[in-house]
Amino acid sequence: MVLDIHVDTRGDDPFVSVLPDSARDDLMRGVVSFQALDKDLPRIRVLLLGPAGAGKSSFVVSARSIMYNRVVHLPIIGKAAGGFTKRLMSYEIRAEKGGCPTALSLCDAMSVGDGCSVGLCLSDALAVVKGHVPEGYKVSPISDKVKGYRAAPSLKEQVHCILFVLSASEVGSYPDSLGSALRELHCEVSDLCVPQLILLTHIDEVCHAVHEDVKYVYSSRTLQETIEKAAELVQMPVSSVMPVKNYTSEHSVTCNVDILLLDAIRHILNAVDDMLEDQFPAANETFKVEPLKPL
Ligand SMILES: Nc1nc2c(ncn2[C@@H]2O[C@H](COP(=O)(O)OP(=O)(O)OP(=O)(O)O)[C@@H](O)[C@H]2O)c(=O)[nH]1
Ligand SMILES: [Mg+2]
Repeated sequence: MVLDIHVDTRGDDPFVSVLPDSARDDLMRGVVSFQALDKDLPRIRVLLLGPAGAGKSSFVVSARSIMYNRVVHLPIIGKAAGGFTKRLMSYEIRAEKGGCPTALSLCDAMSVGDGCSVGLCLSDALAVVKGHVPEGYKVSPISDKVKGYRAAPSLKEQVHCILFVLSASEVGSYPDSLGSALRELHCEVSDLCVPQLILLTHIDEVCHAVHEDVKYVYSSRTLQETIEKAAELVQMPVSSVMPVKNYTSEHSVTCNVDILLLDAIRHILNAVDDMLEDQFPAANETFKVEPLKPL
């Protein structure tokens, strides 16, 4: 469903003024060579949280697709009442098929529910963030009786960044209960000093011009309003919203879709580094890095 055609162009080619085409290779190099400030942290675990159908699993597939330079197929995308993804699963993002892992590891999760009946509730989500929950874990609620429960997770097992994944086509109609659940999560996770960003997916469904070419992303008035709604829903700054279009209908990857996705990944990695800088204020070659306290 494509709803809007308002495009307020900035110059002849808005994408050139915001994200030049040549940015793809630079962004790619930046992501592949990224190393966290804390050299003891080779992998940055990013947890995808959001309602069913928002595009969490599709983002995993999209991230892999960029790196492999072709659309990747994984049997993790689908629609189901109460959420399609049933397990907590981490996915390494390699620089190329069979190549070295990048610093990014995406942790796909069950949908966030608006209570404890379906999907992840607040306490489950916090247990995942703190690293207590074993890989492949399936059902809720999570307790210390669960097989593989990690009582004292290391820094590597904790989550280092939260991505709230929201669909641009639904952000204006999510139930109030979901908004409350996300805002509560935002407050609790902030208290744990874990950086958070919002990934706004399905942007191709709210603006005709963006549907035609995502280069119009920052010049579409409708999209700008949708970005503001997403920020308001979680009560986070507008600058924390990263619009992307997942690879869902294409048979091959394209430069502009890659640029938006890579730009989002760059923001994620930078947000984690910014957090680590605060955790290790004297970070330099001679600074002795103390492990973070378990959350
Ligand atoms: N048009 C469009 N469709 C998308 C986008 N991202 C995901 N989809 C579609 O949305 C549907 C749900 O995507 P998933 O990635 O499975 O969503 P999810 O958030 O993992 O959902 P659950 O596992 O149920 O929590 C699929 O049909 C995808 O193809 C996007 O950016 N644009
Ligand atoms: Mg899923």
